[in-house]
Amino acid sequence: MAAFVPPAARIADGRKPRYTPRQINPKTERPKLHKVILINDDFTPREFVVAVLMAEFRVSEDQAHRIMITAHRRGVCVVAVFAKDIAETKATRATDAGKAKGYPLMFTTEPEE
Ligand code: TYC
Repeated sequence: MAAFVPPAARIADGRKPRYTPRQINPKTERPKLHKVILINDDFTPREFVVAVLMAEFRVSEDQAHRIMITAHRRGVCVVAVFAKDIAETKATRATDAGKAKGYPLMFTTEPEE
């Protein structure tokens, strides 16, 4: 494919045209979002899981309770998706909040398809 040559021309009001990486090279991939996943365990109190979800993921008490109950019943629940570094930071902070109280509460991350 021929190389992309940015036009020297300026548009009417004198601004330089701007292009996104995807316009210049349509093969440029969007960085994948990463899921934060809550894992069930038999020891962490339900109310503590709800409190951690509210504090770290800024969800309402209702939403936190739904996420906790889904993980409790099914083994895992996707909490939310973020850019990779944010997902990893939140998963680590939330897991550490449990560790600080002696609970095995665990959050992991995985890339979206
Ligand atoms: N299963 C725990 C209990 O019955 C509660 C719990 C729910 C713990 C979800 C972790 O990800 C979790 N106390």
